[in-house]
Amino acid sequence: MKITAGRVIVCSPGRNFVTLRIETDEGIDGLGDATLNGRELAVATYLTEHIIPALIGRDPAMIEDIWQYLYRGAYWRRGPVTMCAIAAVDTALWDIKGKVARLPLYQLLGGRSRDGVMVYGHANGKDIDETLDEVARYAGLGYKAIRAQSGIPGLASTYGVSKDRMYYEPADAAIASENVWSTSKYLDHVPKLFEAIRVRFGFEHHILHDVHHRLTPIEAGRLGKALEPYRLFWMEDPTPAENQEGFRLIRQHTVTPIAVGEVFNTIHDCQTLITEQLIDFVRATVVHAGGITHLRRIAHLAELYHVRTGCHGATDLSPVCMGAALHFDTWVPNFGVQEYMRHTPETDAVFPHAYWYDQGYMHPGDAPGHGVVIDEKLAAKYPYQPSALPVNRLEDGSMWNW
Ligand code: KDG
Ligand code: MG
Repeated sequence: MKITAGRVIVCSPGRNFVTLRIETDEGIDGLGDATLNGRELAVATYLTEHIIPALIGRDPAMIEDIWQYLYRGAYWRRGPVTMCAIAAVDTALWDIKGKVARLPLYQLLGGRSRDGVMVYGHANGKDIDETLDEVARYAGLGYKAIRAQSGIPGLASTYGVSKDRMYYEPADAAIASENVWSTSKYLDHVPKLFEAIRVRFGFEHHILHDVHHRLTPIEAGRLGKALEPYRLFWMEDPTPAENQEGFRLIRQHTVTPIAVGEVFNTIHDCQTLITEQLIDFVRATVVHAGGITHLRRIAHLAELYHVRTGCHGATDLSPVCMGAALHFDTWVPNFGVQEYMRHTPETDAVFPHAYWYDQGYMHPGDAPGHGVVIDEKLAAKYPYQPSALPVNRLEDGSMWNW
């Protein structure tokens, strides 16, 4: 079997998605997600100009060799654009392998390790009362794990609080909108949110929270300590993780579990975090961390150090990524949880898929490969829309992390 063509499909059924389709001389094709939120066309160009021409004529069964060729062969290693492009190829090749074998991807990885993939949903509100109502709604839908975010008194907007009750989409302007951030207002408010959740709902549900990279390590230590009575499942991205050693300081002060890694693209980004047991969950996922082939390597390293997986699953990761991630989650021995933000009905129509949700768990389905396809005719009706993630400034105007 030989690869005969590769095509990049960019569409925007409510938000932008970049999808790679790899075709073969035997009529079997595979799909990979290549969406990098706010930088979509950089990956599309990388694929079209630098990767697809090098794939033509290769044997699609040689997944590992092609991964190594693309990673080592570029000379310029790592980085989100390169690794997203490699991930798209890798995912499409696993899809092809599954279709050739007539097996779902989780069977190729080693088979099922669990009956369902526990997912967490997003309960967001403009204030604590509204967030509590959303937690109740998710609990009513059967979710076992729920992420809670709320607006902060004195701040006009913040990460994680949607304008729309069903669908949260932060990349909503062609030129990045500007938010204002105050660490002290945030730190005063957040413990009240989790106290209110435990008072109303007790301790039956796993409760999660995303700090979205906004604290320093010592502030993160303070927050983790303040949240200990509410027994969070995790505190996510408490501080930017370029300095992996910084997490030692957080660990000295709190036993609140820590999840990091949605922006990681290689195992090197989390090597110290994992081997020094500075985190409890690694958030890397298929599209941003080099595909199934590389994510599997990260998971194996993590397993040695009692770190579990918690794959990123925001709406900017396409259904193709979600499908592949659910197969990975079904197999991976050290699974923790999978993030699940529903896609819009328009997105689901463009990407028909075999996966489904039921009572707090997702199931990848048994279609060969990852079980997600694209309706290209429908996709063509939703052309690319330039859109960027917001930026953050402190109250004095200094740039901060969004
Ligand atoms: O593109 C950025 C989003 O994926 C990110 O802001 C979502 O932090 C996020 C999460 O935990 O889902
Ligand atoms: Mg996050």
